[in-house]
Amino acid sequence: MNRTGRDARRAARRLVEPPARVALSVLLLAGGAVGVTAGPAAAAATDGTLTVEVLRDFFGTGVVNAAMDVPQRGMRVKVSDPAGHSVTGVTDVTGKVVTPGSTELSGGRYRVDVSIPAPYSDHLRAAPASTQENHFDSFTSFVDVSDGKDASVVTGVWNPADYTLPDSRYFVPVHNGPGATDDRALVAFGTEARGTCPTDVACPATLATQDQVGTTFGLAYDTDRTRLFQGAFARRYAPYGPQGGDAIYTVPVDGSGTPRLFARVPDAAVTPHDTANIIKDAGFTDVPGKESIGGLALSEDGSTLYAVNLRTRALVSFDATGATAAAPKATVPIPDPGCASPGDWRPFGLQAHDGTLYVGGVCSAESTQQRSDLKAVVATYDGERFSTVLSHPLTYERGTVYGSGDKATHWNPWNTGLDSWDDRRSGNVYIDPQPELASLAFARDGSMILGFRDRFMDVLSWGGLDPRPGNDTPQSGMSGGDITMVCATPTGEYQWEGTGSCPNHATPANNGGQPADVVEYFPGDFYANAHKETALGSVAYIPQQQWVVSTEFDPVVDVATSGTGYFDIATGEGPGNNPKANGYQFVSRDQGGFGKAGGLGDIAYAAANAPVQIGNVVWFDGDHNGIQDPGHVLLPGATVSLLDADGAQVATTRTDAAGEYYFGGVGAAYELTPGAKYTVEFDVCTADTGQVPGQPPASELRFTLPRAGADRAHDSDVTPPTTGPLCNGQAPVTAPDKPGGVDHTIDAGVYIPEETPAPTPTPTPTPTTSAPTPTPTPTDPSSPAPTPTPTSTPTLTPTSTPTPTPTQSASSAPPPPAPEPPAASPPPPAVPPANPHAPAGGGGGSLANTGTSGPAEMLGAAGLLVGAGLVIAYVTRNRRTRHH
Ligand SMILES: [Ca+2]
Ligand SMILES: [Ca+2]
Ligand SMILES: [Ca+2]
Ligand SMILES: [Ca+2]
Repeated sequence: MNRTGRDARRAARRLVEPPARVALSVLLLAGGAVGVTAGPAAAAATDGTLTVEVLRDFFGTGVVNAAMDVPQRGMRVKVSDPAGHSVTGVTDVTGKVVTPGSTELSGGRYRVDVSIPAPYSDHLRAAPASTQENHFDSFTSFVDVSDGKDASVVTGVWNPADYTLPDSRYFVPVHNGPGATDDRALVAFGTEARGTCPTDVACPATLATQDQVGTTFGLAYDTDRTRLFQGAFARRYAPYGPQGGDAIYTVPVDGSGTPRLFARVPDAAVTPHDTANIIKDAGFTDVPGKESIGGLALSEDGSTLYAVNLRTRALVSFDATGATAAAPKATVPIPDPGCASPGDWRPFGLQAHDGTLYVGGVCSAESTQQRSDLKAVVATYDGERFSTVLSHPLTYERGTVYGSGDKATHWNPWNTGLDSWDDRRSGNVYIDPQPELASLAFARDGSMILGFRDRFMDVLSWGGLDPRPGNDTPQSGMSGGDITMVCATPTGEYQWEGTGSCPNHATPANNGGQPADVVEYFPGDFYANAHKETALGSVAYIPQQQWVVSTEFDPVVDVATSGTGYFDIATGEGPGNNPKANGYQFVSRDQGGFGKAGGLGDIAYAAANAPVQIGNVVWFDGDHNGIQDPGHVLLPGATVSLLDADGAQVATTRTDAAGEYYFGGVGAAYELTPGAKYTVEFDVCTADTGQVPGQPPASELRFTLPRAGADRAHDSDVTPPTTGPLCNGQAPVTAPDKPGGVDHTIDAGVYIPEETPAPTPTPTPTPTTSAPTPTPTPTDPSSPAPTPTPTSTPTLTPTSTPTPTPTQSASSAPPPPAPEPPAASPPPPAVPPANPHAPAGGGGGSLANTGTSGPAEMLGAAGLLVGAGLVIAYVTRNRRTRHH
């Protein structure tokens, strides 16, 4: 992009216009001055196209990742010209605002300001920028579309909660089946682990044991304290841990301690296991899915832990910041979304995403035993109320769990009736998939990935005894969980896989041999020629990766095993398509004892607190008003150093061609400490003044008015030094205190003091008869640089700070010649382009804008000087005090 700028004041002084346009300009200027709004006029037809693109970033490196970043709609874009006109837009579903040669702006050199409006502002922030190739621009940037040049700005937004380190790990609870010997209750492993452990790849690390936490499901990772929350879970044959069925434990992930009780979810569990005969556990047959704790989720700010009480169907929240929580902060019922009976509502899964809590559940159809009453439901919770965002029937045909038959190819109503117990028998195994919406994950574009657990596998098991009295036959189940995509459209609606534009990826070539009419976004959930649905119901997605991770049975090659499968988020291919590449087995047949009945809980991964960043610009403030006006020159080559609180230099850099610098962000050599105090030192003595009018020596640069105006993104932050090298100044900074925070408002503006204004001819009033006399008239338009204004907010008092601006430079044509080397001071400044191609009324375009931008802003206009073939016009207007 082209950010080349010019000093607006000097440009204005030398503005060249054909005499034919003078009268029109004056007329319309006057009209603006008296509040007459001219209609849309001809464009500044020579402007090129400005494209502002906002991408949602997931990496924080400041560099665009074309494959992974996604367009962000709804972002506000404001493009301003030197005269104070502006046009605004909102990014569309492509993330763009495209401004063809604007009819509203003039001058060709504009400032672009991006901002994040509600509701996005509750979770999105400016992403880190950089000076590397293919970088994100900051929220304030400068473009030049004069003379038909096109320009683009690409800026990034992100939710720092999305951040993970490349060496992140997954965490999965492990269950210990009847008669099994697996002592592990929580394991951790790298995201690259594939194949069978330990023959192909290392086995996971053990973070908690059965003795410590017992049978668990829910997991939530705490980036601030590098610990996991892990919730007790009701599963027949598999006992609770030492703290019972209502316990939430904390587990340090770095081995720094042992699991301990964090909190209890009141009234979550009432039915005891038959610990004396756990291999039968008859009294627990109908408990799974109805007692203990379902999903856990931590709010993105780390302050609140949420848990689903499966027994009371309530959302229970805790202060998550302490070592323990004595009691819930709040307990709110999760309302029945309209199931056949309120008792059929079974909320379970939880996930925090983009500042919102999502609750997943099903209508179980338990009261009616009609499959048509089975539904998947997702609701959001905003802290006050729940809103259903998805409700979809679970009546469709699926791949078979095993063999044939209606039960094996569909979801079925919740049922543990002993009178119908043998209806579930298929050969020597039991199959009766009963859905729990146990987990949710979010794709980069906001699509939801739903993990469905087969509740019946928590009722049956692998080798446990028949629950009926007098029958101690060992029985084994086959799980029929699932992983389902619900696509978010660019405008925010949800579409179930295979509907609307949400793809069905299943083909006879990739679906493992299930019927061709079975619809699946993730057809890779099969095991060669036997099982067409192998997902166990827990999913997670690390947004920097290509793979959705899912708990699976028989994930690689060995049967009656458990582990994880990896599904390509774009194609849906998974462990079935290439088991060794897409699966990781870490529970062997001999080890866990749950065989094909699933022996795993939820999945969490280690997110991380993103680094913070500061920046960003050094500019030549030619009009010395302390504001980064459009059209200014940006200064490369300034040396910018970061000093810590002790004054030690911790980083140094030079401004790039756009005058920008950055410290921190992902991958930076020095990472700032969030919330710490620093000093940014701007040594502009090294700056390249080649684009500054007159090309003065950098040593003559002086810092402009600090902290002018109301917008920190547009001001200068350096208090001009009074001793030492006057081209070396400092700005105090407090680093952003929240993870992933950026502060791109640490800027330095410089100018060349003019000690002796050149004597100039008296302005000649315009001879144009129809032009009203504009007021106020600058007393000396040829020497418009005011002496430094006494007030710290000069832009609020336009009458005292006449700011000449080249409003009629709706210009194109030959590029300005390079500034002449100074023969003497002051040198001739750069000459902005004239506009011989401007259509009739071209000057009126900008002038019409003068009117449309609001008469109140037009406090005075225009002395006009005609002489020696030059026409010079000045407009003084009230700047906006705030930029939205
Ligand atoms: Ca499936
Ligand atoms: Ca399948
Ligand atoms: Ca300025
Ligand atoms: Ca600033």
